[in-house]
Amino acid sequence: MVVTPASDHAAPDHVAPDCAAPDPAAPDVSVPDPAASDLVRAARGLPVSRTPVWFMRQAGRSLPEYRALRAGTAMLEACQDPDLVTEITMQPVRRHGVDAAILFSDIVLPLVVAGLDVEIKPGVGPVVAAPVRSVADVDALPPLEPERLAFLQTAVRQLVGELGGTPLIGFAGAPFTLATYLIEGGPSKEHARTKAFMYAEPQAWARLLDRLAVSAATFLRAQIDAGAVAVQLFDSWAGVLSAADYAHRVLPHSRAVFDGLGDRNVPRIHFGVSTGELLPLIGDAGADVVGVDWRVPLDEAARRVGAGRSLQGNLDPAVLLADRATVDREVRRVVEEGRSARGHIFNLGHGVLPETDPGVLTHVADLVHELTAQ
Ligand code: 1CP
Repeated sequence: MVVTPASDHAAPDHVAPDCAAPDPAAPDVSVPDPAASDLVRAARGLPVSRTPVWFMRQAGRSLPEYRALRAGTAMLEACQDPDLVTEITMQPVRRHGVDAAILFSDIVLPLVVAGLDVEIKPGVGPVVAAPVRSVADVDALPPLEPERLAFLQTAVRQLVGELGGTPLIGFAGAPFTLATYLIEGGPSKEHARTKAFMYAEPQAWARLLDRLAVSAATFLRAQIDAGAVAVQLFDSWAGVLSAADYAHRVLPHSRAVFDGLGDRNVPRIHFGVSTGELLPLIGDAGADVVGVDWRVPLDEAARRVGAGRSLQGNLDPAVLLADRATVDREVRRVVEEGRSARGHIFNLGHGVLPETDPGVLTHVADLVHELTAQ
């Protein structure tokens, strides 16, 4: 049973009599509204018909149909082809019956569209040809012109048409996580060069993160204006920072991304890995939903983020490689712990591992629905 308050389905001002021609201005009630979906409702802390579930990196290498479609096309080329983006985004929705689609793209795409030389090397990740290492490099970064995002808006519109009542989540990389790729030149574990730049050049650091915040907000606005009904800001690597550094040198810029959405009233999900010590701050940056990895149980995470925010997470992706009894036990635990939160969106604590059996993902989506059906 879908628990829907009357305000979400306000009656139209007038109702056409039975035999009259349909009023073109009247809302089409036959198409379910993704803005009234369980995902959006859980994000806002409203009652749901069952706990919504989706998986970070649900589109991608765990799916044979993805590998077939991507064969011969470079990652960042695929991200700029609206038909490929649409099809790849739809694949996990059709296969797993998840409660949300996430746009197939990558956090480095805004940099590429702005004109930077970035490549996604298979098996490695994003590699930046000319890393940002000096104050002059920061000042030379090209801005992201919104007009260059027409391809993205075409993809989002196509998707919204295909998804019906299933919500599309738009996303962007947060300023800090994008800065790590720009400064390191590629994936890194310690992010030592990034931190060294942050400490040595505080003003250039703030300018860099300001610019990245403007570009992330531009990227998100384009997706929302084309029909995305929720957004997720990925600050995947923020957990390498102390709470004090995060609060003073990073959080204001993540908040600027959310502020840059203006009056677009879509739920905001804010996620990072290893952010146990940062959870209250991650929420303070302006999120409706805080994404949690597997290190902190959701009942404890709920205490840390406070009453006014929902949670997303937090099954360890490695659990999906274990036997079925372990998977089921861990899913049940996450569902139970999630009941402490204002609202819970079931997800993994980080992305799907490429070696995951997609059948297990479908099973998890079914099990969460079964355990939480009202
Ligand atoms: O050839 C391939 O298949 C490349 C693998 C791949 C894919 C499928 C990359 C390279 N990016 C993506 C898509 C992607 N990236 C999505 C698609 C939507 C979905 O979730 O289904 C999303 C949301 C991202 C976001 C992203 N890219 C993040 C944040 C999420 C996270 O995992 O923490 C990060 C950090 C990246 C950088 C990136 N892009 C690709 C890789 C392998 C990485 C990580 C590299 C590293 O370890 O630093």
